[in-house]
Amino acid sequence: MPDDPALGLAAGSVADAALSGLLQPRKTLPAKLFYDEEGCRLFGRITELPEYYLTRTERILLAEIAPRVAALMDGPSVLVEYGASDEAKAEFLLREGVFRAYVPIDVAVPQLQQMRARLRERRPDLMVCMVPADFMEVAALPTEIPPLPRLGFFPGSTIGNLDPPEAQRFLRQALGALGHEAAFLIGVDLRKDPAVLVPAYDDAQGVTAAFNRNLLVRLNREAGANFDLTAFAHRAEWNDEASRIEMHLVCLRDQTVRVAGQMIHFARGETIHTESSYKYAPERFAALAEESGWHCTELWNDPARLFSLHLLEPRRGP
Ligand code: AVJ
Repeated sequence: MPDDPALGLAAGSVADAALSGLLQPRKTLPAKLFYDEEGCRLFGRITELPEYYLTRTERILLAEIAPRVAALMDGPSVLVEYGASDEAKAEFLLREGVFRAYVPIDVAVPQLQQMRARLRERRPDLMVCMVPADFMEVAALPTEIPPLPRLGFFPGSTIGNLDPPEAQRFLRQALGALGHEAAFLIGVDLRKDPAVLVPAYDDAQGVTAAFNRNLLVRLNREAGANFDLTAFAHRAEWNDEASRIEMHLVCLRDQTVRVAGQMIHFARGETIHTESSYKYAPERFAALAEESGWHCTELWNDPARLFSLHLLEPRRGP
Protein backbone atom coordinates (compact mmCIF):
# COMPACT_ATOMS: atom_id res chain seq x y z
CA MET A 1 0.00 0.00 0.00
CA PRO A 2 1.46 3.42 -0.91
CA ASP A 3 2.18 6.07 1.69
CA ASP A 4 -0.41 8.79 1.76
CA PRO A 5 1.70 11.95 1.97
CA ALA A 6 -1.46 14.02 1.69
CA LEU A 7 -2.49 12.93 5.15
CA GLY A 8 0.84 12.29 6.75
CA LEU A 9 -0.20 8.67 7.28
CA ALA A 10 2.37 5.94 6.79
CA ALA A 11 1.59 2.89 4.67
CA GLY A 12 -0.77 0.49 6.40
CA SER A 13 -1.68 2.86 9.19
CA VAL A 14 -5.27 3.33 7.98
CA ALA A 15 -5.68 -0.46 7.99
CA ASP A 16 -4.02 -0.74 11.43
CA ALA A 17 -6.18 2.00 12.92
CA ALA A 18 -9.34 0.46 11.43
CA LEU A 19 -8.55 -3.09 12.51
CA SER A 20 -7.72 -2.22 16.09
CA GLY A 21 -11.13 -0.55 16.43
CA LEU A 22 -13.11 -3.21 14.60
CA LEU A 23 -11.64 -6.11 16.59
CA GLN A 24 -12.97 -4.74 19.86
CA PRO A 25 -16.12 -6.21 21.44
CA ARG A 26 -17.83 -2.85 20.84
CA LYS A 27 -16.67 -1.88 17.38
CA THR A 28 -15.28 1.61 16.84
CA LEU A 29 -13.39 3.54 14.19
CA PRO A 30 -11.21 6.58 15.00
CA ALA A 31 -12.83 9.88 13.99
CA LYS A 32 -9.60 11.16 12.45
CA LEU A 33 -10.14 8.66 9.59
CA PHE A 34 -13.06 10.81 8.37
CA TYR A 35 -10.77 13.36 6.77
CA ASP A 36 -9.61 11.96 3.46
CA GLU A 37 -10.16 14.22 0.45
CA GLU A 38 -13.86 13.40 0.10
CA GLY A 39 -14.32 13.57 3.89
CA CYS A 40 -12.82 17.07 3.97
CA ARG A 41 -15.12 18.12 1.15
CA LEU A 42 -18.18 16.70 2.94
CA PHE A 43 -17.15 18.33 6.22
CA GLY A 44 -16.94 21.65 4.35
CA ARG A 45 -20.54 21.12 3.23
CA ILE A 46 -21.58 20.23 6.79
CA THR A 47 -20.28 23.59 8.05
CA GLU A 48 -22.73 25.30 5.69
CA LEU A 49 -25.82 23.28 6.64
CA PRO A 50 -28.68 25.15 8.34
CA GLU A 51 -28.72 22.57 11.17
CA TYR A 52 -24.97 22.76 11.83
CA TYR A 53 -24.80 25.92 13.95
CA LEU A 54 -21.24 25.39 15.25
CA THR A 55 -19.00 26.91 12.56
CA ARG A 56 -21.26 29.84 11.81
CA THR A 57 -21.72 30.76 15.47
CA GLU A 58 -18.04 30.45 16.28
CA ARG A 59 -17.09 32.76 13.39
CA ILE A 60 -19.44 35.47 14.60
CA LEU A 61 -18.03 35.17 18.12
CA LEU A 62 -14.43 35.21 16.89
CA ALA A 63 -14.98 38.37 14.87
CA GLU A 64 -16.32 40.01 18.01
CA ILE A 65 -13.68 38.97 20.50
CA ALA A 66 -10.50 39.00 18.38
CA PRO A 67 -9.56 42.61 19.32
CA ARG A 68 -9.94 41.80 23.02
CA VAL A 69 -7.85 38.62 22.78
CA ALA A 70 -5.15 40.45 20.83
CA ALA A 71 -5.11 43.24 23.43
CA LEU A 72 -4.71 40.67 26.22
CA MET A 73 -1.57 39.32 24.50
CA ASP A 74 -0.02 42.67 25.32
CA GLY A 75 2.62 42.90 22.58
CA PRO A 76 4.19 40.83 19.78
CA SER A 77 3.12 37.21 19.98
CA VAL A 78 2.97 33.91 18.12
CA LEU A 79 -0.28 32.21 17.10
CA VAL A 80 -0.22 28.39 17.28
CA GLU A 81 -3.25 26.67 15.76
CA TYR A 82 -4.02 23.03 16.53
CA GLY A 83 -5.71 21.17 13.66
CA ALA A 84 -5.46 24.03 11.16
CA SER A 85 -6.74 22.88 7.77
CA ASP A 86 -7.15 26.46 6.58
CA GLU A 87 -6.41 29.90 7.98
CA ALA A 88 -10.01 31.20 7.83
CA LYS A 89 -10.53 31.24 11.60
CA ALA A 90 -6.97 32.31 12.42
CA GLU A 91 -7.45 35.33 10.12
CA PHE A 92 -9.76 36.92 12.67
CA LEU A 93 -6.82 36.98 15.10
CA LEU A 94 -4.00 37.54 12.58
CA ARG A 95 -5.54 40.75 11.26
CA GLU A 96 -5.20 42.31 14.70
CA GLY A 97 -1.50 42.78 13.91
CA VAL A 98 0.04 41.54 17.17
CA PHE A 99 1.12 38.17 15.77
CA ARG A 100 4.63 38.01 14.28
CA ALA A 101 4.44 34.31 13.49
CA TYR A 102 1.72 31.77 12.73
CA VAL A 103 2.27 28.08 13.49
CA PRO A 104 -0.43 25.88 11.94
CA ILE A 105 -0.35 22.23 13.08
CA ASP A 106 -2.13 19.72 10.86
CA VAL A 107 -1.72 16.28 9.29
CA ALA A 108 -2.83 17.55 5.85
CA VAL A 109 0.42 18.66 4.19
CA PRO A 110 -1.03 20.02 0.89
CA GLN A 111 -3.47 22.17 2.87
CA LEU A 112 -0.60 23.52 4.98
CA GLN A 113 1.39 24.35 1.86
CA GLN A 114 -1.54 26.14 0.20
CA MET A 115 -2.10 28.07 3.37
CA ARG A 116 1.53 29.18 3.52
CA ALA A 117 1.44 30.27 -0.14
CA ARG A 118 -1.73 32.35 0.41
CA LEU A 119 -0.37 33.98 3.54
CA ARG A 120 2.95 34.79 1.87
CA GLU A 121 0.95 36.80 -0.71
CA ARG A 122 -1.36 38.54 1.69
CA ARG A 123 0.85 38.88 4.75
CA PRO A 124 4.50 38.99 3.58
CA ASP A 125 5.52 40.25 7.04
CA LEU A 126 4.12 37.18 8.83
CA MET A 127 6.40 34.24 9.52
CA VAL A 128 4.53 30.99 8.80
CA CYS A 129 6.05 27.92 10.38
CA MET A 130 4.00 24.85 9.51
CA VAL A 131 4.04 21.73 11.63
CA PRO A 132 2.89 18.67 9.64
CA ALA A 133 1.72 16.47 12.51
CA ASP A 134 -1.21 15.02 14.41
CA PHE A 135 -1.98 17.65 17.07
CA MET A 136 -2.14 14.90 19.70
CA GLU A 137 1.54 14.13 19.08
CA VAL A 138 3.09 17.61 19.35
CA ALA A 139 5.04 17.77 22.61
CA ALA A 140 7.33 20.63 21.51
CA LEU A 141 7.23 23.34 18.85
CA PRO A 142 9.96 23.96 16.25
CA THR A 143 12.92 25.89 17.64
CA GLU A 144 12.90 28.51 14.84
CA ILE A 145 9.73 30.10 16.24
CA PRO A 146 10.58 33.54 17.69
CA PRO A 147 10.80 33.60 21.48
CA LEU A 148 7.59 35.55 22.05
CA PRO A 149 4.51 34.79 24.12
CA ARG A 150 2.27 32.24 22.43
CA LEU A 151 -1.46 32.09 21.91
CA GLY A 152 -2.66 28.53 21.38
CA PHE A 153 -5.80 28.32 19.27
CA PHE A 154 -8.02 25.23 19.03
CA PRO A 155 -11.27 26.23 17.30
CA GLY A 156 -14.26 24.29 16.01
CA SER A 157 -14.99 22.23 19.12
CA THR A 158 -12.53 19.68 17.79
CA ILE A 159 -11.62 19.14 21.45
CA GLY A 160 -15.10 17.58 21.71
CA ASN A 161 -13.87 14.60 19.67
CA LEU A 162 -11.57 13.63 22.54
CA ASP A 163 -12.77 11.66 25.56
CA PRO A 164 -12.28 13.78 28.70
CA PRO A 165 -9.08 11.93 29.78
CA GLU A 166 -7.64 12.40 26.29
CA ALA A 167 -8.68 16.06 26.32
CA GLN A 168 -6.77 16.43 29.59
CA ARG A 169 -3.71 14.76 28.15
CA PHE A 170 -3.93 17.11 25.17
CA LEU A 171 -4.29 20.22 27.35
CA ARG A 172 -1.34 19.24 29.53
CA GLN A 173 0.84 18.54 26.53
CA ALA A 174 -0.17 21.86 24.93
CA LEU A 175 0.83 23.63 28.14
CA GLY A 176 4.27 22.06 27.84
CA ALA A 177 4.57 23.09 24.19
CA LEU A 178 3.16 26.63 24.57
CA GLY A 179 5.00 27.45 27.78
CA HIS A 180 4.09 29.40 30.86
CA GLU A 181 3.85 32.77 29.08
CA ALA A 182 1.00 31.45 26.96
CA ALA A 183 -2.72 31.80 26.61
CA PHE A 184 -5.03 29.28 24.95
CA LEU A 185 -8.24 30.10 23.06
CA ILE A 186 -10.50 27.07 22.64
CA GLY A 187 -13.85 26.72 20.85
CA VAL A 188 -16.19 24.45 22.79
CA ASP A 189 -19.70 23.44 21.80
CA LEU A 190 -22.20 23.87 24.61
CA ARG A 191 -24.47 21.26 26.16
CA LYS A 192 -28.00 22.00 25.03
CA ASP A 193 -31.41 20.60 24.07
CA PRO A 194 -31.01 17.33 22.10
CA ALA A 195 -33.69 18.65 19.75
CA VAL A 196 -31.05 21.13 18.55
CA LEU A 197 -28.03 18.82 18.87
CA VAL A 198 -29.28 15.73 17.07
CA PRO A 199 -30.30 17.42 13.78
CA ALA A 200 -26.85 19.09 13.67
CA TYR A 201 -25.47 15.54 13.30
CA ASP A 202 -28.33 14.11 11.25
CA ASP A 203 -29.25 16.78 8.72
CA ALA A 204 -32.21 16.70 6.37
CA GLN A 205 -30.04 16.62 3.22
CA GLY A 206 -28.11 13.57 4.43
CA VAL A 207 -24.68 15.22 4.16
CA THR A 208 -23.63 13.98 7.61
CA ALA A 209 -24.85 10.49 6.71
CA ALA A 210 -22.63 10.59 3.60
CA PHE A 211 -19.73 11.87 5.74
CA ASN A 212 -20.18 8.95 8.14
CA ARG A 213 -20.52 6.31 5.40
CA ASN A 214 -17.48 7.71 3.57
CA LEU A 215 -15.40 6.00 6.28
CA LEU A 216 -16.40 2.65 4.78
CA VAL A 217 -15.66 3.88 1.25
CA ARG A 218 -12.21 4.84 2.49
CA LEU A 219 -11.61 1.47 4.15
CA ASN A 220 -12.67 -0.31 0.96
CA ARG A 221 -10.08 1.72 -0.94
CA GLU A 222 -7.25 1.99 1.56
CA ALA A 223 -7.59 -0.93 3.95
CA GLY A 224 -8.45 -3.80 1.61
CA ALA A 225 -12.03 -3.93 2.91
CA ASN A 226 -15.20 -5.05 1.14
CA PHE A 227 -17.98 -3.25 3.03
CA ASP A 228 -21.37 -3.25 1.30
CA LEU A 229 -22.33 0.40 1.66
CA THR A 230 -26.05 -0.33 1.47
CA ALA A 231 -25.80 -2.57 4.56
CA PHE A 232 -24.95 0.25 7.00
CA ALA A 233 -27.10 3.19 8.06
CA HIS A 234 -26.13 6.49 9.68
CA ARG A 235 -27.31 7.12 13.23
CA ALA A 236 -26.71 10.13 15.50
CA GLU A 237 -27.80 9.88 19.12
CA TRP A 238 -27.47 11.96 22.26
CA ASN A 239 -25.82 10.19 25.22
CA ASP A 240 -26.93 12.36 28.10
CA GLU A 241 -24.88 10.68 30.80
CA ALA A 242 -21.63 11.09 28.87
CA SER A 243 -22.82 14.47 27.52
CA ARG A 244 -21.95 13.61 23.96
CA ILE A 245 -23.40 13.12 20.52
CA GLU A 246 -22.46 9.72 19.18
CA MET A 247 -22.34 8.85 15.54
CA HIS A 248 -22.73 5.22 14.60
CA LEU A 249 -22.95 3.10 11.49
CA VAL A 250 -25.74 0.60 12.12
CA CYS A 251 -25.41 -2.81 10.50
CA LEU A 252 -28.67 -3.66 8.73
CA ARG A 253 -28.13 -7.43 8.35
CA ASP A 254 -25.84 -10.22 9.53
CA GLN A 255 -22.68 -10.24 7.46
CA THR A 256 -18.98 -10.95 7.40
CA VAL A 257 -16.67 -8.30 6.03
CA ARG A 258 -13.01 -8.58 5.07
CA VAL A 259 -10.73 -5.84 6.40
CA ALA A 260 -6.97 -6.00 5.73
CA GLY A 261 -7.05 -9.78 5.42
CA GLN A 262 -9.20 -10.42 8.49
CA MET A 263 -12.82 -11.58 8.44
CA ILE A 264 -15.02 -9.58 10.79
CA HIS A 265 -18.55 -10.56 11.70
CA PHE A 266 -21.30 -7.97 12.07
CA ALA A 267 -24.64 -8.92 13.62
CA ARG A 268 -27.81 -7.20 12.47
CA GLY A 269 -28.40 -4.15 14.67
CA GLU A 270 -24.79 -4.02 15.83
CA THR A 271 -23.12 -0.63 15.38
CA ILE A 272 -19.69 0.81 14.69
CA HIS A 273 -19.18 3.84 16.93
CA THR A 274 -17.47 6.31 14.59
CA GLU A 275 -17.40 9.58 16.53
CA SER A 276 -18.11 11.18 19.88
CA SER A 277 -18.68 14.89 20.05
CA TYR A 278 -18.67 16.01 23.68
CA LYS A 279 -20.72 19.04 24.70
CA TYR A 280 -19.66 20.96 27.78
CA ALA A 281 -21.46 23.25 30.17
CA PRO A 282 -19.03 26.17 30.78
CA GLU A 283 -18.24 25.10 34.35
CA ARG A 284 -17.55 21.52 33.25
CA PHE A 285 -15.03 22.66 30.68
CA ALA A 286 -13.44 25.09 33.15
CA ALA A 287 -13.03 22.21 35.65
CA LEU A 288 -11.42 20.01 32.99
CA ALA A 289 -9.00 22.82 32.12
CA GLU A 290 -8.15 23.39 35.79
CA GLU A 291 -7.30 19.71 36.22
CA SER A 292 -5.00 20.01 33.21
CA GLY A 293 -2.84 22.88 34.48
CA TRP A 294 -4.84 25.75 33.00
CA HIS A 295 -7.07 28.43 34.45
CA CYS A 296 -10.09 29.82 32.65
CA THR A 297 -9.83 33.63 32.52
CA GLU A 298 -12.52 34.62 30.04
CA LEU A 299 -15.59 32.98 28.62
CA TRP A 300 -17.62 34.18 25.67
CA ASN A 301 -20.80 32.80 24.19
CA ASP A 302 -23.41 33.89 21.66
CA PRO A 303 -26.73 35.27 22.94
CA ALA A 304 -28.55 32.01 22.15
CA ARG A 305 -25.89 30.07 24.14
CA LEU A 306 -25.12 27.67 21.33
CA PHE A 307 -21.32 27.86 21.40
CA SER A 308 -18.52 29.05 23.68
CA LEU A 309 -14.96 30.31 23.45
CA HIS A 310 -12.77 29.82 26.52
CA LEU A 311 -9.58 31.75 27.13
CA LEU A 312 -7.16 29.86 29.35
CA GLU A 313 -3.93 30.86 31.07
CA PRO A 314 -1.41 28.61 32.78
CA ARG A 315 -2.54 27.99 36.35
CA ARG A 316 -0.28 29.61 38.92
CA GLY A 317 0.42 28.12 42.33
CA PRO A 318 -0.50 24.62 43.51
C1 AVJ B 1 -14.92 18.90 13.39
C2 AVJ B 1 -15.01 17.43 15.23
C3 AVJ B 1 -15.89 19.62 15.43
O1 AVJ B 1 -17.83 17.04 16.08
O2 AVJ B 1 -19.01 18.66 15.27
C4 AVJ B 1 -19.42 17.25 12.13
C5 AVJ B 1 -17.10 16.85 13.16
N1 AVJ B 1 -18.98 15.26 12.76
N2 AVJ B 1 -20.51 16.47 11.89
C6 AVJ B 1 -18.06 17.89 15.22
C7 AVJ B 1 -18.47 16.48 12.69
C8 AVJ B 1 -20.22 15.28 12.25
C9 AVJ B 1 -17.09 18.05 14.05
N3 AVJ B 1 -15.74 18.48 14.51
